[in-house]
Amino acid sequence: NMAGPLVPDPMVLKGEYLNKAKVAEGGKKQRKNWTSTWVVLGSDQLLFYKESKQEAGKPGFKPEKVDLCGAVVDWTTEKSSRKNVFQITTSCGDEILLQSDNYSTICKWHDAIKKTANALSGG
Ligand code: I3P
Repeated sequence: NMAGPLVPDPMVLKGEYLNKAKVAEGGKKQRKNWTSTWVVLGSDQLLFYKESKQEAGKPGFKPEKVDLCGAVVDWTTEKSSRKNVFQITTSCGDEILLQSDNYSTICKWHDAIKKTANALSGG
């Protein structure tokens, strides 16, 4: 397979704006601050961009990357007063909440991220 090693990570879910709050970093609790972020799901990581146009790869714009190997993904009703919130807990102890007012939107992201994390984690 000539192209094999050169093919970039396939994009699993195309970009969409979701609300995001990081509530812990490396196991240490953080002050909650909800922001809108452009989210892209790759085959083994989640990318957060401030704006959709940054995804095109303009130099100088680096997305925040979340390694999904070993991550745990679950709905939560306890970490926020908002509806439609799920939490990603990474293997390094980061805790990220993602939310959308649109239920079908957040379900799509929850299901895809959870499936990816579980596949990477050997489950
Ligand atoms: C927080 C802010 C968040 C809220 C959080 C508050 O206050 O109102 O929106 O989270 O609740 O502490 P501040 O801006 O003063 O930090 P939700 O919107 O998710 O409920 P919390 O402390 O119960 O997490």
